[in-house]
Amino acid sequence: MNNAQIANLLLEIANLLELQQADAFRIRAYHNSARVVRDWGESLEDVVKQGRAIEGLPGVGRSTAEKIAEIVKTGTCQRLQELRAQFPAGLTELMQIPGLGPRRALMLHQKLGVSDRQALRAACLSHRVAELEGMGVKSEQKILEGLLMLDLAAGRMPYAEAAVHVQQIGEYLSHLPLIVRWEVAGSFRRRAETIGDLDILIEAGDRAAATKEILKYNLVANVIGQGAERLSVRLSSGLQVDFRFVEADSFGAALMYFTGSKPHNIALRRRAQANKWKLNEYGLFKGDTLIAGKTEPAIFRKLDLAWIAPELREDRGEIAAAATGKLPKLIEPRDIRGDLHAHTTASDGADDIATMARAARDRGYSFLAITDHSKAVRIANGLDEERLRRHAEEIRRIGATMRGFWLMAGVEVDILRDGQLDMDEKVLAELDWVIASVHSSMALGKDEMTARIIRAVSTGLVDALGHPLGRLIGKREPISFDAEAVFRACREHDVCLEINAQPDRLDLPDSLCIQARQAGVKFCLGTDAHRADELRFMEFGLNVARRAWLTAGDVINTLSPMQLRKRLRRATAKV
Ligand code: DGT
Ligand code: CA
Ligand code: CA
Ligand code: ZN
Repeated sequence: MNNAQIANLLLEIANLLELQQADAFRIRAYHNSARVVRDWGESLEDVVKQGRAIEGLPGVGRSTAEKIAEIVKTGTCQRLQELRAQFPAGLTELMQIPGLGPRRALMLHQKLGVSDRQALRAACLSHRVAELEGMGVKSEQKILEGLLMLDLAAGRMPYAEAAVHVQQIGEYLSHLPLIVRWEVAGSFRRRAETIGDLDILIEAGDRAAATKEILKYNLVANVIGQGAERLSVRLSSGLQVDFRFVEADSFGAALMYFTGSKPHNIALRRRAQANKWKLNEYGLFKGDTLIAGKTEPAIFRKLDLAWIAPELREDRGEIAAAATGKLPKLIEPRDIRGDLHAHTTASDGADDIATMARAARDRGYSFLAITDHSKAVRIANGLDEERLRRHAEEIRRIGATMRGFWLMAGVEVDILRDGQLDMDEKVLAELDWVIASVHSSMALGKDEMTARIIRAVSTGLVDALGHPLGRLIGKREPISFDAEAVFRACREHDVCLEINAQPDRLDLPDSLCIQARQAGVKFCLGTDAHRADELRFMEFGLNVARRAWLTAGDVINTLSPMQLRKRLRRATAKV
């Protein structure tokens, strides 16, 4: 915990006290302490760890000093937890938006029911905020700007979030009669895990008129740049969108160029140059003559290459593979026959077993693994041996009523600090599917972490290593371990590596999947769904798999229930 993080928690206490209409003197005291802590030159964590008293901080009284010590030791404090419990979740997030204090945040929540940034943004854009007492168009504008600043500070946008914007913009563009055709290129088309900005190609008869129409889109916050061939805007979400106008005869060339990636483009151009041709965003040229440009496949064909899926265009050997007919047949959505990671109300999920199972079957799946947490994850209401046994019975009872569908009784068992599994071996051996995951002691050193994970996957009781890096994109760094050694152990013990499809996890990421595949490891896709609706996250896991060159044969979700049963039985037979 650095001083800024401690200060943020103190500030949160102050804000919550204000909502509680507590004594103004106490509120101010927390505000002051927060500022002092933020600016203090020495790490307070060090002070506490060395057993020294927090003294000499101007204006920080004894009770606040005690709370700081508690925060350093536990990451939070009793008082804060009590206060948080008194107010709706999400309110804390709203209070932090510049231009919005605690009271106004509470009012927005009470009057409009908003409890997160996205809902607040929508309320501002539909002018429901301006109508409230004490608010106006100016306040709305200010809140929107505050939201923008927060998003910008966060940097790149997760793919899943960008996808929502693409959906909205796409709907808008498709309704403009002036626009003949539009296509998203850039990192979004390559299905990268985060998106810096959106690149949209547009074919239109009258570009000036089309520009005007685009600028009427109500989510455009401001114009960044404008010219005859391009228009760059920032949306109110903070996302930048680069529109480029393209002629029909060059559309394929532009799509290719702006899809990138840059290293891929450079390698392609080199190949064209080897033929004394020129390749740019307008086409493939022999001297001044355009020899291909209208479509991507036509250009690839001229270059004597098979068409390369955008997900592979990262200059990781795809051009050589396309030249020699060695591109993989990438896994596709229709190859997926089930989901191998899902939670229910038994631990921290929102839906019960039957609801999850029905949702999986409605998606056309033939199997679903129910994998609730084990007891070490206390905040997630993890299961102990006895509860897990009863839970598994319940899963099997419900599964027995579903014909042609395998409802798998599984668990997401914690890998304890020393590498032991957080569950009796006998109970694990009775289950159909065991994911082992690290959820605690994530700061362990590389050697210790490597030994810990290898010990867990070598028990003969584990089918998959869950979200192997434990990272949260933009929020939490990955844990550190020797990937080669862990992959080798996984292969040896027939343990799959999970590609966790939660939008902020995408774990294992593509580059490591490539490495793992070379080590001979198989993969499983899991949405880690905490509600039935999240089963749709499979799409994001597939993006990772495709970017990692994986085929249906690399991923066990493509097996039929019978094949899967056989594979898992063989694995357990080794014990
Ligand atoms: P992003 O936006 O950071 O997520 O990543 P991209 O790949 O969408 O990058 P962006 O938006 O800067 O540019 C879109 C594509 O345009 C990029 O993937 C390749 C192409 N491109 C941009 N600048 C250059 C360049 O200097 N040389 C070449 N060959 N291609 C470029
Ligand atoms: Ca881009
Ligand atoms: Ca761009
Ligand atoms: Zn987990």
